[in-house]
Amino acid sequence: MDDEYRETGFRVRRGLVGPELIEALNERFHAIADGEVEPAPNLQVVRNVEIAKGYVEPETPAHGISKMNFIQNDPVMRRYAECPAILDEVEALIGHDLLAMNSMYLNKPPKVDGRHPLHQDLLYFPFRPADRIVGAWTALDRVTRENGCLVVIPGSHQGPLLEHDYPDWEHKNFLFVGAKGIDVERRVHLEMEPGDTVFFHPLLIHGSGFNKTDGLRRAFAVHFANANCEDIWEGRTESIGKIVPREDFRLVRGRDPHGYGAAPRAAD
Ligand SMILES: O=C(O)CCC(=O)C(=O)O
Repeated sequence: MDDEYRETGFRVRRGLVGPELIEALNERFHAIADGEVEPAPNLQVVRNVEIAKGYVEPETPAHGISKMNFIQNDPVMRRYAECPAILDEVEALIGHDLLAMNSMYLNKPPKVDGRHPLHQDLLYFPFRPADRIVGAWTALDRVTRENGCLVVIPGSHQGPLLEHDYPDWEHKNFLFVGAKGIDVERRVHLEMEPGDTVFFHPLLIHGSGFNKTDGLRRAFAVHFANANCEDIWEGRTESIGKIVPREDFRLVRGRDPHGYGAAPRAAD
């Protein structure tokens, strides 16, 4: 683990994901959004709350979607978590036996409130120690302060897991909860080009702002845990409707001594 990551809780690798994979992920997202491709088993399509409630009419189906979660059964989207360039960086940070989990295509449409409050991802993971988990977030478009790039609070991963709750905002997106009592003045904006990837610690406080442009702001994220971690939830995880977060866990490198990884499932 290098000193920069240890001190700040994140590091950015420029141009890590190539144009072919970026295009494949974006095409797949739009094909699912447009109904040309059935969502894979366990894939959850999350709509922006203002669109779901009918306050805003989306320009295209993709403009209505804020996330596609748990994508590991999708034959195209799962390529991200198998990408050697990503896995080599992850391995250097958390070791060789790697489980992918909580995979998602992240879309921030314009003209709606798509802000993601500042939060810590460890909230969603059963594995410990936290230092053996890392998130990878890749820009699929140019991401800037204007269209809602990622913001992080450097060094915040050295603190504890904070209490989280929904923010005091008019429009609250599904599971977009924020950490309580944080100093937002310390945040820094991570502007990135397509393919640039940030790796971040699960206790790093991060989030994103409004998309004030006319275009979509698209990104892809997967979290990885060392498969030798302890499962402090002992196999439990609340399912969300028909979606089972643990079905998204996949061994993507090395060995799985506890058998945490789920088997891939094809469409029925
Ligand atoms: O892509 C974004 O805007 C933020 C995503 C994020 O922080 C998350 O899903 O945990």
